[in-house]
Amino acid sequence: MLTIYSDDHRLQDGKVELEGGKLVPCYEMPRRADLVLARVRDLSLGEVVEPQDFGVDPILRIHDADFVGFLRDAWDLWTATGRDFDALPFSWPVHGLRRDRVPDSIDGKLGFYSFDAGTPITAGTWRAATASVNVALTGQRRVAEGARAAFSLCRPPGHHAAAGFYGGYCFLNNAAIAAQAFLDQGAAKVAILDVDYHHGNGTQSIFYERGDVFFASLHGHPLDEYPFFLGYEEETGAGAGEGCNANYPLRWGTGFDRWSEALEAACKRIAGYGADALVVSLGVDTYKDDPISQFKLEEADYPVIGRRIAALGLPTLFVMEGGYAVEQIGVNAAGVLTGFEESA
Ligand code: SP5
Ligand code: ZN
Repeated sequence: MLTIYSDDHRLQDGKVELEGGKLVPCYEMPRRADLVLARVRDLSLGEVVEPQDFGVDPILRIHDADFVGFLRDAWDLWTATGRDFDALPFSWPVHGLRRDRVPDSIDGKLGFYSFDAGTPITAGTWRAATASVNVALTGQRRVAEGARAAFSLCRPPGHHAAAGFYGGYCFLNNAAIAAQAFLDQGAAKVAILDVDYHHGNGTQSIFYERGDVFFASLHGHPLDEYPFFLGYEEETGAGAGEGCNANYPLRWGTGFDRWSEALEAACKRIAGYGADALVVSLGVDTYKDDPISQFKLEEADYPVIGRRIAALGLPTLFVMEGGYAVEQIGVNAAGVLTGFEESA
């Protein structure tokens, strides 16, 4: 399988995030992508190529122009106030507060365009996030041109980013942008399967009222787990998208027996949808030793996941999302890909 990778991921190297009432070192770190790439190379999974530059247009097919402009300018606005450490938000326009006025203040903008305090904006965030989009789009292009599959080794991840806000270590929604690119190049319907431990709230919200993208997500139950405020089973889509959203929330402690039943159900729904292409939001934070997660998957489970996805028989783009048991991330992510290749 072809892997797409850019060294520009290193430009996102946040120092701290707010967790457990403390500022702790960022879980989402450059070493994650380095170790996935090392494993891909060790296994000789296939060629590794650099991304092409697709510019901002495919990003604007998914994200609001004012939000994209904010991400591009945020670091300059932040440093113009005399600060040079990571930019973190601390105040949000939740229910009862106004969302119809965008503050001039960078601190106000940070809250306006985000939903958590775990996602630092740094000097290199814009370049890293746009490189990650290009990694996704380069893989998408290869699949659209006939490759059975490709692996976009995206970093930073994307599935928590919505049309108009960032968070969850995500700035631009790589998987959603790639799915839209398939449609723009002639696909009639695309499915997205999100196996990251966390609900793909951004991806869900982007496509919630659309019938041309089916979104299925297996994740920690919102009663237990971040991002808390989306991801229930009763969210089935709306308007033209009614019936095109499928959530499989699972309680803390879920192991592969129960998780793989949900995967089977999600795959059956995807098979019934009749997509022309599949995008997999590939997070491996479901692993038993993940430091921020509460599922119990083991190393041997990841190739099984890949085999089940391959059985869908669809042109498939894998897009890297989460996974914070850093020393194990390469083994588990590549495990999915080798399982896929064995039965593709
Ligand atoms: C892409 C992705 O996987 N994003 C995940 C973002 C999660 N951020 C919130 C982390 C909260 C961790 N709290 C866990 C407590 C155990 N120490
Ligand atoms: Zn995750």
